[in-house]
Amino acid sequence: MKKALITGITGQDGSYLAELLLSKGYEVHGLIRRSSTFNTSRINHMYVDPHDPSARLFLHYGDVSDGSRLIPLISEIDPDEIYNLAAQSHVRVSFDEPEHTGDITGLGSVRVLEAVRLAGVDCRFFQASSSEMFGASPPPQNEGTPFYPRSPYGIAKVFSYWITRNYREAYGMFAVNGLLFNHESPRRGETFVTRKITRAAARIKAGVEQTLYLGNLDAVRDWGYAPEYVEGMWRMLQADTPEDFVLATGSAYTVRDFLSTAFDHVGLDWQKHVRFDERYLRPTEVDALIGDAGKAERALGWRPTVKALDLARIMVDADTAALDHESEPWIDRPALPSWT
Ligand code: NDP
Ligand code: GDR
Repeated sequence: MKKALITGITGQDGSYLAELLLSKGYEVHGLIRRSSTFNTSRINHMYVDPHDPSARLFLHYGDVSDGSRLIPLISEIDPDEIYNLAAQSHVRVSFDEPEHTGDITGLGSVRVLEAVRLAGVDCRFFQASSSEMFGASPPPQNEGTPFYPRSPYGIAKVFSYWITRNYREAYGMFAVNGLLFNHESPRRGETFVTRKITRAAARIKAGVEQTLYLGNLDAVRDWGYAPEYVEGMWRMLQADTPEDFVLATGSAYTVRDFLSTAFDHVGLDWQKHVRFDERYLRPTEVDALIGDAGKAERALGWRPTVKALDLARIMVDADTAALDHESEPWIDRPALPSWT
């Protein structure tokens, strides 16, 4: 049985990746942060008590800021594959917390890589790199496009990209980067723009919220579907040689396109409900990200099928269904706090 370790298992991608690996027969280990409230809602449905002999998902407390924890943990698990998904992953927040973002999103990767090296474990390593690294480089972006990051987040990801390549070249590790363009799902964090929009569409339609505050509606993004992207991550680690790949759909829509599709889907006119709030602007914005994933299609046979506007409808339906399934207390739940 193959063993995998996922950092960031409680996040959107970590949860889909854990499902995928369990379905392929893996034993899956996940790093989780200790928190005063439970942060495992995306993975609870797969959790089996570890006393049950059928259990194949195991969770371990740890943090990618804590290298001294990672070395014995990786040594003890002895994984065949590590997926480094842990990050402070919000671009706007990275301007408020640049040092923390550098520590987790940047240095976190070298702590994991160095733990693998020091523990002497023979395993393959996947780094969740980002289209934000391309930043101001004009689209379409592919593996050869120069990096021009526009946020502390993007800059931290550039460090992680290069340190992953360096460990591959310096130590012969099978260490690869997935240059991932935006990918979304009903499990997307509620403060990323797609989920913020689809959740608001459902709540406004249900009459529990009236107004949605947004920033720049002109940004162009290449939005794909998260379950398809975790399949791409897995394929990168099954390849014969360690190489870096772009994962993207190649399609381009503005935030306004996504917004209007989501609101149309529930019969609402977005212009009656959306207001501008400058707090959601970034000091430096990334105007257009449109990926060319031709290399992944040719070498890995990876081809995404769900495009942005279908995704908008899938996510609105899921947020509507979630409201239907919630009992009384949801009515009193506040709208998103204003800092998100
Ligand atoms: P999420 O924000 O949903 O998940 C981030 C995960 O990282 C969570 O499990 C979080 O734990 C964990 N984490 C945060 N800080 C630490 C820490 N100090 N130590 C250990 N774990 C930590 O991100 P996504 O699932 O959307 O993205 C996964 C990865 O892919 C990230 O690295 C992201 O930057 C990258 N990426 C994502 C893209 C996307 O469009 N989704 C595109 C390109 C790259 P907790 O639940 O406790 O907060
Ligand atoms: P992004 O995603 O920055 O591309 O990073 P996000 O959904 O946060 O923003 C996309 C675009 O929407 C604009 N926008 C808003 N964004 C948010 N969050 N909230 C708003 O109210 C709002 N209004 C307009 C933004 O300015 C931006 O142009 C995501 C993350 O998952 C990263 O971790 C990942 O690396 C990249 O995608 C690829």
